Amino acid sequence: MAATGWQFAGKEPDAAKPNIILINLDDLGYGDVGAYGATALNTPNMDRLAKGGIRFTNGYATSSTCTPSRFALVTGVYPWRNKDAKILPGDAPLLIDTAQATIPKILKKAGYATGIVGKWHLGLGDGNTDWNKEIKPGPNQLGFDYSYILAATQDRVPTVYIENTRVVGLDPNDPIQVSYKENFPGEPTGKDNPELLKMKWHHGHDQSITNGISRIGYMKGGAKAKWNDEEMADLFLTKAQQFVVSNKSKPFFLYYAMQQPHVPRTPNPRFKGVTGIGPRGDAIAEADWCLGELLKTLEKEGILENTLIIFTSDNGPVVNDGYHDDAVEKLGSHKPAGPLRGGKYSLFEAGVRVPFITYWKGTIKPTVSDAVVCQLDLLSSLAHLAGQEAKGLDSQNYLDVFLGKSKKGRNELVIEASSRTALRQGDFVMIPPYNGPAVNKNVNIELGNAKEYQLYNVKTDVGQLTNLASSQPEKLKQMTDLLNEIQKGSPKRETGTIKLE
Ligand code: NG6
Ligand code: CA
Repeated sequence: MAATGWQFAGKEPDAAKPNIILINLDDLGYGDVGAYGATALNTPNMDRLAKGGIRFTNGYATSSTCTPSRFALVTGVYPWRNKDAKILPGDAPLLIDTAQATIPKILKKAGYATGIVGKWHLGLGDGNTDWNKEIKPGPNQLGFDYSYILAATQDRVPTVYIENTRVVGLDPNDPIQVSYKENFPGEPTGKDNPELLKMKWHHGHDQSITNGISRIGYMKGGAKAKWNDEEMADLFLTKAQQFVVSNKSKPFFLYYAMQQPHVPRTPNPRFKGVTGIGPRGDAIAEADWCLGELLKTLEKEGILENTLIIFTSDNGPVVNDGYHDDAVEKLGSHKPAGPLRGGKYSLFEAGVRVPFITYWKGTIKPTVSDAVVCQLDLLSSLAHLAGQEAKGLDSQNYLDVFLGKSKKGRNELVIEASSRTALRQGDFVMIPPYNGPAVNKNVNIELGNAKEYQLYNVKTDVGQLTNLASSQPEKLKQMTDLLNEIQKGSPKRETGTIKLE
């Protein structure tokens, strides 16, 4: 098992440590934010962070899908080292070994109060979860003092909230059952009961129905506990605000994992139509508002200047991800990926290069940074900020880059998409040959698969249009060798961070 051999060096907790809020959106694209070039929708609060902080132009998730991306973010280990780090069903067991290093675990040792609010999607339980009992292990066993989460995604059952291992509002006389294999007799599905749907499915998403929206997976019972999709954003915001207010006297770490703009897009009616580019844009506007409200809370409590805020997204954008929700029809000129090629699920840049902003009023000087930074490195960097050190992981300490004291980011980064890997090194990206379709036709996204090697200079050719593989064979060979070496965990490597047990 990867990375249980991490070492931890602790110092005494220090009261002067800043609060840390990590905001991770779900499927927000590089081009979805005003500060990153969006003009068809307004994101004033995201822009406020970008303009008052560091806007990274080369900020990366490690993966172009959620579970592997979040696995790396929380553990500081590359997702391709764990064969189970793939998009998980809602009844999957906890993906992270409870002995593994995690951001909350390290910060807790440094004296932080730790909480997560929002989307989890890293599995729960030991493989035989009874949703009517304590659901563990989960975030509370990985270092979070407090958790208020949805188990997987908004489009997967169980469609209920879980607070500190318990389903919220569960009526014991209406127990919850979940299956990803077969339906429960007599329960309606999106496939068989289209008359019950207010949002039609396009591909997948034809199973159990909650609030007129059919999901992935089957669920029975728990009627009173089911969430209201349109109220989800307000509820998560309230829980995030409550966590901040009740922990303002100690340093706290809040992982605020907003569910927008993942499908099903269900912005509160207050946001319906505000952007004119359909529900995907409206969901982003809603997320932006939530961010603004959270900033107001920090200001009101007088702690904005003592709080480091990191704003990012788990993977790139997708417009049609399985529902007929008008997102394609109303998109107009908006480009969720900005100038990048591909999107969610892709090995091309739009899969993994995401909005990435660090903001710390009064401490971080506003700037734009072209340094390559990755969510993988937040674990070591935040550990460092809190006076701790975690060794033996892929995660490296780039605190100076995240705080704007240096613009020397990562030289090399392995990116992943559905178990395929590619390498960014310096200005270049090398994608090895992969079988499989060039385009996922359901979602209309180029996946990066090709029979030949691909090599792009993403500084001069950010849209990855000119394949340099045949004109730069030496560079190609050097990068192919390097990718192999990193993936094998070669002991020759100087960094000492690619160490496995
Ligand atoms: C896919 C789903 C997609 C989305 C994705 C996970 C189908 C056809 N598609 O399998 O809708 O749920 O998984 O998204 O079921 S992620 O952001 O959590 O990675
Ligand atoms: Ca996602």
